[in-house]
Amino acid sequence: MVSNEKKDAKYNELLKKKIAKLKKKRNAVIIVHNYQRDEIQEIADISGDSLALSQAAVRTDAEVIVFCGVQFMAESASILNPDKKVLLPVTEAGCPLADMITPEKLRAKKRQHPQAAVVCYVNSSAEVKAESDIACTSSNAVEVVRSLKEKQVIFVPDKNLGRYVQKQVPEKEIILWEGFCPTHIRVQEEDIKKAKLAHPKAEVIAHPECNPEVLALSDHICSTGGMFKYVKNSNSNEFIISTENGMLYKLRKDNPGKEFYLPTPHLVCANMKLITLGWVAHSLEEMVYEIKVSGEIRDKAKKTLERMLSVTGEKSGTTISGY
Ligand code: CIZ
Repeated sequence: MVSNEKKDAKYNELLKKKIAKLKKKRNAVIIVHNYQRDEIQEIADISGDSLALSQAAVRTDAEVIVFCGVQFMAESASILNPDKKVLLPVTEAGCPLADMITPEKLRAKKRQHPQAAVVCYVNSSAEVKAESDIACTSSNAVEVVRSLKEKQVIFVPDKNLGRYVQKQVPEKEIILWEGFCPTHIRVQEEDIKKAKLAHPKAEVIAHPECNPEVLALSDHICSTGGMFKYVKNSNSNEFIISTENGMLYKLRKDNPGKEFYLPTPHLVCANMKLITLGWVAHSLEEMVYEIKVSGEIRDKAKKTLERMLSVTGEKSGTTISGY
């Protein structure tokens, strides 16, 4: 009897071959976020965080970008690459954090604080970016806020990242939005304490979208791109990683002598995991589902993203894996 695991592995190999053929036929590039399933990360031409992926997309000659991530990421890719076809293999792959703010509610907040600058985390819709003054990622949020001349800053939509920035930039007055990432907030203080007891030599690295109690117990707080760099340069051999479990794929691959543990098995983003090899093959076969941001929203959102790039430079957190 052939086991289900063996059958799945065989099926995945067939799908990978099919994807490789279709990719050539469509002149496509497959770009993959750090939180995707392992088998999707295996077929990546480029992997990294959301912004670095959109920037890498600008540099590719491919006509079609298959974006294996969530909706706001594919939107950023379309904003920065208006002449390329951007496909998101599963349209339902959204971001609950990005959905916690609307442009109407942001406009109302701006009316309450007319002196404030608006900083939006990249985890936001194109419409919200269009209403904002400048964007930020988790790796450059502190630098972006520090660069502003305004003392008051409306920071949307992630309150944990906003609180973290406030601590680093006490001279600013940050007005927080009540948004959060439903995946990162699943890590509790108790999970970190237990993981530290189980692995006393491990360093704790947390994403700034985690709760403040978790951040207070962490040795290092950084974005996904920052985690790769930190682990590579650290003398430690063990790490407790407080972010989405997809990160473990590349951390393990790039650091074979080191051990990685999650503080809880619940660090899984259901939206990120919607994309499978089957859906990538379907996307390339049928050329679906196109994500296009155009007109005034695109122009304004592009300015918001470009202003961020003018502050931080085009620092890239990508891995190019052979295309
Ligand atoms: O910007 C990204 O890709 C996200 C969602 C997290 C990170 O820290 O890279």
